[in-house]
Amino acid sequence: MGTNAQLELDEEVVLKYPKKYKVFLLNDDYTSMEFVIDILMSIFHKSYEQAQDIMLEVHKNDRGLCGVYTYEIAETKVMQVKRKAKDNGFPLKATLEEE
Ligand code: TYC
Repeated sequence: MGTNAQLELDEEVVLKYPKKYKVFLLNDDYTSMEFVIDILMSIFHKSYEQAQDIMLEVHKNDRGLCGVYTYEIAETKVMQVKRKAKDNGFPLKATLEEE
């Protein structure tokens, strides 16, 4: 057996799944319910019914889970929420949390 093949057999291969991050929407008194539903449909790809349920969950319990993603995607979603909310004059915010 050649040296390279032997080395490859001796190597321990350690594969790890990437960490996942939960993205939450936060409640506030100023963002309209319609706008939150639009955010959930456009950024988090929820159906109208799912978006309505999550929006009401946030409204009642101060935060609601929108999805679980790898870090880069979760971070991008948080930034997209912030940008779209700002562009529309709403203070809506999203946060992320390691799963
Ligand atoms: N509390 C807001 C209102 O009464 C609605 C709302 C829901 C705001 C969810 C933010 O993430 C949110 N207009």
